[in-house]
Amino acid sequence: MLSSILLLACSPRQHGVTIARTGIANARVIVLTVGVAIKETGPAQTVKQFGEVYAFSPDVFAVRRDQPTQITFWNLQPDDEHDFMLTDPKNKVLLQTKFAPLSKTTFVMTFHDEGVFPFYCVMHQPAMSGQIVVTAPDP
Ligand SMILES: [Cu+2]
Repeated sequence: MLSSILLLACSPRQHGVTIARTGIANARVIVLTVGVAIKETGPAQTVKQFGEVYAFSPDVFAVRRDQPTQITFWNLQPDDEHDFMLTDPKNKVLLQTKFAPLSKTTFVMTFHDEGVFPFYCVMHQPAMSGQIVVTAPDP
């Protein structure tokens, strides 16, 4: 017990985010891209008023700090690319990538700091946005 407390006190805690394409994860999230109002399926009046509207689903989800989490993005659109820009709570860009039409893209992300990490599809702003909420580790 005492030795583990000493070890905890002596090992500096990691910060930032570790992002890998593969790896062992203890949690899993699938994020879909959704065409909310698009030219192919309408409603035409909505597209006329707002332009094409897309969304991430879910757009907000929680992960545990220091828990490797597999996050897979499914781009469901047959003819639209989306991108994904993840930032830290101070808006520093951590990752920017693109999702080809009809593709699945997987990352294993480990967040080492708690907080709210915004993400965006830069092509479809402002609606296609979300947040990853990093909470305390499992007690
Ligand atoms: Cu998009």
